[in-house]
Amino acid sequence: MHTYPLLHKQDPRVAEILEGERKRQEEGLELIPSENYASRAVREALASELTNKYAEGYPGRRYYGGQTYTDAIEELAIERAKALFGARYANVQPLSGAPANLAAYMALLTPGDTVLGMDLSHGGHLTHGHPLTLPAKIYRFLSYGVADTQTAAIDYDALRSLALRERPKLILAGFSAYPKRVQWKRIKEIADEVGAYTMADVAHIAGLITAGVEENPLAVGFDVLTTTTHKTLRGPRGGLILTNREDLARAIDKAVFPGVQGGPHMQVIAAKAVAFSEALHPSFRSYAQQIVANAAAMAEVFAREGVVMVGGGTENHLLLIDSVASFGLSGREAQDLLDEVGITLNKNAIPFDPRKPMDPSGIRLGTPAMTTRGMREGEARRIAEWIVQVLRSPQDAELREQIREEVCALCRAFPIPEQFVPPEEAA
Ligand code: DSN
Repeated sequence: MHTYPLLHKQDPRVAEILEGERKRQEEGLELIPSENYASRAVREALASELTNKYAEGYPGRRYYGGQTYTDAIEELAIERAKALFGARYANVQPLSGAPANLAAYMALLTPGDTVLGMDLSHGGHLTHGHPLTLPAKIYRFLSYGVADTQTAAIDYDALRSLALRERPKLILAGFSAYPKRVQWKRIKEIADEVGAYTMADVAHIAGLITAGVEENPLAVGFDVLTTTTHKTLRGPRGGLILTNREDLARAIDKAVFPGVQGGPHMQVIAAKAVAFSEALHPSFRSYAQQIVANAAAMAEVFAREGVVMVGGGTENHLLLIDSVASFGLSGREAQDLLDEVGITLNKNAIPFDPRKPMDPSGIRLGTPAMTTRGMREGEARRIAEWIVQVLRSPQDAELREQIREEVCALCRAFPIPEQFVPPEEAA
């Protein structure tokens, strides 16, 4: 029986590639901290007829006819997003995180305005002012970072000095490789001192925030929150912008459409609505708590084994390991060796990294996906031990073969679930 029976008949080459990826996901351990598994209900919505429909504009204010169901689904997604994040306004149209951030900048700034964002190599994100990106060509981005790799905490005092000196229009707090809790309140206080807007890009920790495991920046007065919907939030690939301010909500709507996007992807908005309802279910809180517990269990093993972790461990869903210091292997070498045993993570720069981005000193790993499979601390410890074994013996192909089999066996014992919430309890 083929997974994609019709596709298999019509276009076997595509079906074969998709089947290969399905098998890779089923038989491998996914530790990339920004990846997760979407439920079958989310994927059904993604495959729905809404993919055929154009819907420029917003519910009740569209440019084309035939919007009965597009309006209904977008209104539902907005209501659920607002409930999930405790926000007064939500825009569910951003195609992903980068367009969400671009639209938020457009809503808050005029070209040439100064923005403070976290340095990419200190755990920020490309869209937070990397010189190769469009936002950096439009606005004046300046970077802040961590004070040192031991504590790996944001240097809040240096951020304050930078803000006092540069008087930014916006302070952006958001991270893709930051293993600590963020002191949102402290950042908000600094922004208030200089009259700057505050924006949090919480793509990585959105699910931890909605579950109450991490603090919600909107609750301490942040102006705008952006996120993707497919990381800890476990939905379809997509973006989302939230705010409590009516003036900003209007500016954000205009910036998303027609500012940076055309027709919204309505099938993705439907899938977001499904994912938001799954995340509103009480079981999502235990899921989020388990993500953090699993990451802490891995950190325990790494600490016991003398592995050098940026910040000495983790306070959230991800860990950043100095692979060169720990194993004498570059991040790329470590990633490739682990790929061979079916453990997927990614090479990553560490703060003050002397190496190049394509072969940095670090590896980044996290627990959202393995936790979705139902794995707990015991499995997390075992996986961390395999990682140490593989990276300590890079010449030992036989060991890798043996661990590859053990990884497969573990994956068979924890199949990727199709459903997170009993259908009768959803929404
Ligand atoms: N690519 C994502 C990550 O891996 O963190 C961020 O956009």
